[in-house]
Amino acid sequence: AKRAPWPAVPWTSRAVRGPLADGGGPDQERPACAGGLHHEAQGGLRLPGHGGALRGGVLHRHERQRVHHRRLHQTVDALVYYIDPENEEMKIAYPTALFDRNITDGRAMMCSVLTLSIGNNQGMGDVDYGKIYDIYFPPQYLRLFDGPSCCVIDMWRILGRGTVGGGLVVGTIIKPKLGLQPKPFGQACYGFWQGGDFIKNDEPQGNQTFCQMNECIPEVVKAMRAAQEETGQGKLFSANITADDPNEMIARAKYILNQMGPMAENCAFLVDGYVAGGTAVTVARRNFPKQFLHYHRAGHGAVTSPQTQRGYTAFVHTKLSRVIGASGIHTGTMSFGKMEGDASDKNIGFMLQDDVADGPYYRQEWEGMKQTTPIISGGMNALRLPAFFENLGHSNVILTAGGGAFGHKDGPKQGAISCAQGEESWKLWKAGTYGDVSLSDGVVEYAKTHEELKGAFLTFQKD
Ligand code: CAP
Ligand code: MG
Repeated sequence: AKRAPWPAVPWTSRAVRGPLADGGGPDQERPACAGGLHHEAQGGLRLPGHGGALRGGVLHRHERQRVHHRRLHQTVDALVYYIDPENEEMKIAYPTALFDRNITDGRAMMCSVLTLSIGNNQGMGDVDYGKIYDIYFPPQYLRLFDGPSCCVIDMWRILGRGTVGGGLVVGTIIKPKLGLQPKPFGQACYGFWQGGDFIKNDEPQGNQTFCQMNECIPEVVKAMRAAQEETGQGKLFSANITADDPNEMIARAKYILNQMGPMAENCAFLVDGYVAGGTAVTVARRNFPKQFLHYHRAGHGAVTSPQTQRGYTAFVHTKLSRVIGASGIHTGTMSFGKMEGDASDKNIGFMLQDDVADGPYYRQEWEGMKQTTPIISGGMNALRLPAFFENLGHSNVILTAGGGAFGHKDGPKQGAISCAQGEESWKLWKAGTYGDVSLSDGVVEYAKTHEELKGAFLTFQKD
C-alpha cells in the first residue's frame, strides 16, 4: 500500500495551552523520540539461533528490511538507525507523528509513547530480551507534555528558605503496618514536625478501614497547625490520593484541600505512579497544578531492576516522570540505603534537575522545563546522608526516612534533627572546617558536639 510521506502527515490540533505551549506543528527536524534498546551482558533483542544478531527491535521482521532501505523522511515508520551486534545495542527513531495526541487540546500522550516503544515488543515470542536504557525527546515534542508545575523550590519557599540552594527537606514516612488510628497518627506527625519538615503517607496507606481519611486528615491538619505555631516554621504533608478511579483521586484531593483550608499549599499529593500508571499522575498534574505532585514508584523494580532483562531502567522511568510533570520522584538511594542502585545513579538526579543533561546515550535539552526533585528514601538515616551528598555533589533533595527518623533512640524529633545535622556536617567538612580529614572522621568530629547526630551513631551504627 502507498503510504503518505512523512513529515507531511497531518498534525491535527494546535490548541495547545500552558507555559510550554509554543511547540506546534510536526516535529520533523530531528528523528523523534529515539529509544535506545540495549543489552549489556544480558540485555538486547536477539533472534534465537541467530548467533547474537540483533533483531529489528519493535519492528516486524518484514518491515525491518524495508525501513532499512527507506529514508526516514519518507514514512512514519520507526527507523532502526543503529545496530551494534557486538554490544547487543540498537537505537530506534520514532517520528513523533506516530504518537497519539489528545483530541481535546492536541497535547502529547505518554501512554502512546510507551505503547509504541515498550509495548508488544516485550511479549513477542521470538524476542529473548530487550530493555530501554535511554529515551530522548526532541524539545519541540517535549513541549507538548505538561512538565512539572512545582518542585522543591516551592517547598523551600513554604519553609522560609528562599528559592535558591535551600538544601535538604527532611521528611519521614508513617507506616500503616503500625496500625495507627487517626489520633495516634496525628500525634506521630506532631512529634516528627517538632524537628522535621515533611511527612508522607506511606504508599500503601490512604483510607484504610482502621485509619480513614475523613478522620485522619483532620488530625494531620490539627498537628500541622500546632507544629507550625510552636516552631514558627512551615510544615509539609504528602497525602496519598492514588486510586483506580480518577474520580476517586479527585474526590480525595478535594477533600484534603478543603480540610487544609489556608494551609492548602503545605499539602502535596502522592500518586503511586508505577502501579496506578502515568494516567493517574496526569490526573493529579492536570487537576491540581498548584500542589506538589509526589511520584512514588512502588513496584518499578519489576521492570527496572538490573536483574530484569526486559522493560526499562530506573533512569528511563524517572526521566519520564519529569516529562509528565512529577514535582518529585523517588530516585532510590544510589547505594547508600536499602534499595537497589549504585553511585552512578546520580545521573538520574542530574537528568531530573538540570536544564541539559546527559543520559547513557542521549543529551536531553529541557529548555526551561521545571525540575523534578529527587526524593531519596529507603533505609536512609543521618549517618548515610553525608556520603550520599558527597556523591551527588549537593543536598537540594527531599529525604524521607521512616526508620531513620522514628527509629532514632531518642524519638522522631531527634531523628529529624539528626538528619539535618547529617547535612550540616557534610557542608562543614566540605568547607574544610575539620581540616584534612576523611568525610567520616569529619562527621564524627561534628557529632561530638551535636547530641542528635551522636544519638544517630548510637542507634544506627552497626560496627
Ligand atoms: C522507605 C519506604 C519507601 C521506599 C521506596 C519503604 O522506608 O517507605 O517506600 O523508600 O523505595 O516502604 O520502604 P524506610 P524508593 O525509610 O523506613 O526505609 O524510594 O527506592 O522508591
Ligand atoms: Mg514506603
